[in-house]
Amino acid sequence: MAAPARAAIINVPCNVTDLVNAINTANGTAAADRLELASNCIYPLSAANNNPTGINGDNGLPQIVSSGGMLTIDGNGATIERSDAENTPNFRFFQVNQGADLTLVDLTLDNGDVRPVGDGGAILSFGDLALDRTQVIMNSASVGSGLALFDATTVIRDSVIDRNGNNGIYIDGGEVNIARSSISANLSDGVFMQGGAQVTIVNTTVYNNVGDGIDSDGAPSDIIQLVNSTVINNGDVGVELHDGSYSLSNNILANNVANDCRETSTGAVLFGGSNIIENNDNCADLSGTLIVDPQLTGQRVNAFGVRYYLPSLGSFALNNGNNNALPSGTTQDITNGPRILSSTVDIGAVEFSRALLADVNGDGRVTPADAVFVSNRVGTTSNTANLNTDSVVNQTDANIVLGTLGQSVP
Ligand SMILES: [Ca+2]
Ligand SMILES: [Ca+2]
Ligand SMILES: [Ca+2]
Ligand SMILES: [Ca+2]
Repeated sequence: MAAPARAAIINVPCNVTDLVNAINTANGTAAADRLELASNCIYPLSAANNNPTGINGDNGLPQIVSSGGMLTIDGNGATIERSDAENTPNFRFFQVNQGADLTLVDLTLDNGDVRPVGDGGAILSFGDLALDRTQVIMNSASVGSGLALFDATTVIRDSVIDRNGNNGIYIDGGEVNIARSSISANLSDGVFMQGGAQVTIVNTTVYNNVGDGIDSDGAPSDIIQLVNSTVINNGDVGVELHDGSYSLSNNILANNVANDCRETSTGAVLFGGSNIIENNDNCADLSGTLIVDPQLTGQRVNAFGVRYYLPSLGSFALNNGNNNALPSGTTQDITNGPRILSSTVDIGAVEFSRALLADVNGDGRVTPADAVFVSNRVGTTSNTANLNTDSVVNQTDANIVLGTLGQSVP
């Protein structure tokens, strides 16, 4: 068997014409290609590149085609945006055709828009798509303002789906795997699925979406596996389950405006356990549910921009998960630290350690700067500086930091 050919590397200077040409070049060969974008460049698109037939809206970049082989675009911190200049027409960035294969790395997609009739404000996929350290923010569409995925295969890791105009991720059939990501402040549901989709979400935060956090909308063959995720502060239901099969383990569901978990249909089949569901009036089939306040500290952000909520010292989330519920190969939590500490996995997206708790400024070490941060907030109710479950910042919190001075975050 011949060794697999290395992907051809195409360096893309910081302008839109070179980006379009590079994608066309990659599409033109069956071999794999890797585009290296100019570090931290902004590529502002001002016109549609192509107009697919049907009602799916225009594409700002050439469609990713199946005859082009695998394409990786490493953004090196770059942003591809739809220009905010007045009279810029509406278009998305990428359409991944059936059989095509696109991987985006370290890239931001901002302000795509295919309203009023298109699906997928940033990306419309019918093929294979992977997002790695990629931010999909403030895009708009008819459905799936961030991503619209139709019978597609999708992997999302260390990525952010934030402030899109309706559903962040719209899934109709296919298979989606999401890990170590945050899905937030989208103007409808964070994740909407139907059509017999198989969706696995692990070590992920789903928060502040205006609609549901996660909504499975009725196909009897939908399958969700939700593990070690934190679903909080969404404007409607945290996790809404219609007909389908759902496995929920080691999750925190709390402070969602309607139910934290809701079986909308008697056809839902639920299994799993070891969840904290603060308002558990509607998913009673789950075993071992802790009906308690998860006692989370304030929002934090990891090196990839992914947001998470760490439990306080004393939270029931600590060491109350089920190790056997972790999908095989799951070794990291949402911070990219170890998924299991103190022998037992914690509940929610992040694994607690005293050093991680005390590193309030997030630089990876507990230093006097962290102690100063907490000391400066003594007497307030800052939930970033309150490190235990008493809801006030006092000397006890400062002592938690002082007790771990010099330690590194695992
Ligand atoms: Ca190619
Ligand atoms: Ca633990
Ligand atoms: Ca620190
Ligand atoms: Ca306290």
